[in-house]
Amino acid sequence: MDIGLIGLPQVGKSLLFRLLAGEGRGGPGQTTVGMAPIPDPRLDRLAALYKPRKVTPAALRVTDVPGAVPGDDRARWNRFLEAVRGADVLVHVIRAFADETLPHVLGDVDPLRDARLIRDELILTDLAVVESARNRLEALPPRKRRPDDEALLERLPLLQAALEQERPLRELEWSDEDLRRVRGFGLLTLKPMVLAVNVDEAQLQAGTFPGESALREAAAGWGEPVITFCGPVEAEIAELEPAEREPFMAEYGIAEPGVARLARAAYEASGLISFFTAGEEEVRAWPIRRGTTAKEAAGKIHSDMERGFIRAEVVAYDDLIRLGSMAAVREAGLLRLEGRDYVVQDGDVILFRFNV
Ligand SMILES: Nc1nc2c(ncn2[C@@H]2O[C@H](COP(=O)(O)OP(=O)(O)O)[C@@H](O)[C@H]2O)c(=O)[nH]1
Ligand SMILES: [Mg+2]
Repeated sequence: MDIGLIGLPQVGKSLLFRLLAGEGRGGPGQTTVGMAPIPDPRLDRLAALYKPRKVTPAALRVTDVPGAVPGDDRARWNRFLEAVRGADVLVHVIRAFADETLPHVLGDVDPLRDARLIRDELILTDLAVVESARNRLEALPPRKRRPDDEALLERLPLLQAALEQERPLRELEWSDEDLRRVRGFGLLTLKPMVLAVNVDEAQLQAGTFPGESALREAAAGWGEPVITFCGPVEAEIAELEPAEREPFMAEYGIAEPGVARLARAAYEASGLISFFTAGEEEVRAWPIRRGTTAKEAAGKIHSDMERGFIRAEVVAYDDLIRLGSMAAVREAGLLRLEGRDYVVQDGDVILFRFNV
């Protein structure tokens, strides 16, 4: 699963990338990839219970692409978008911070304008992809069309109409089959989007930034979450010893780093949920898509576990924390034995039984 960072140049994308994923692989002027751990308070509670040697959070891959300005250099902008075609969720980084020494690439700071600009760009990019796919299929002689082509020829005009009305494709109804047929197109407006607003220290202190209500109102209509973070302050938090973090954040009136909230928002927007494995050796969160079965979930850990799957011993996170131990869970009759087709729920703590 991948997060793609997008946005105008000089808004703090690369700084956010480093906050999420550390240094990553790549370099200045190159596309950089890294892994972003997804903080989860439930994992900390489980770790307190099991005191394992190792705690492993779920992680998503993040891609940071060197910036380009839409309209300014079309080819460069298209290459920029090309790099995030494979992403499962897009995070649009938007500048709210004031800094006279660093002019905004469009002259002034205007978060809603930037949000709209990128949104419109993604719609136009998809429109070009849909039109060219439609033209290609319509040019095929009917005897050369495969069944999927016929289905696409019915579907593509619908997509085109939505995009022409400036609606992202994720607003349409999608069956699994419909999604499968367009998977190769890398449609950008099909991806969930999170708006990440980079505020400055004064705005963080004030708890708001200029243009916030206009941006939030538009984003609510689009169904896109808005998360604020202050790049330089987040960088300071990351440098601190864990015990020093809370008092430092309290000075800014925040309970949790913005980057942690952002990572979780991207995770949730991408439709992922977590199940846990817990023992003395390791407590770990595993990312799965909603609807994953017990047998498939076992395969995330090891292919042998999937092949030799016998059953899953499952307890809900809330039950385990409330009762305080696996023994108490068993006594209360809340440890469930589930078969291969059980649909894993968010927060399930699972022990897989398998044959090798
Ligand atoms: N004042 C201020 N400068 C920032 C902030 N975030 C990033 N910058 C600066 O903006 C410039 C561009 O940041 P970068 O992360 O490379 O942006 P990118 O082009 O979107 O990847 C750098 O000089 C950063 O130090 C911020 O929150 N406040
Ligand atoms: Mg950059």
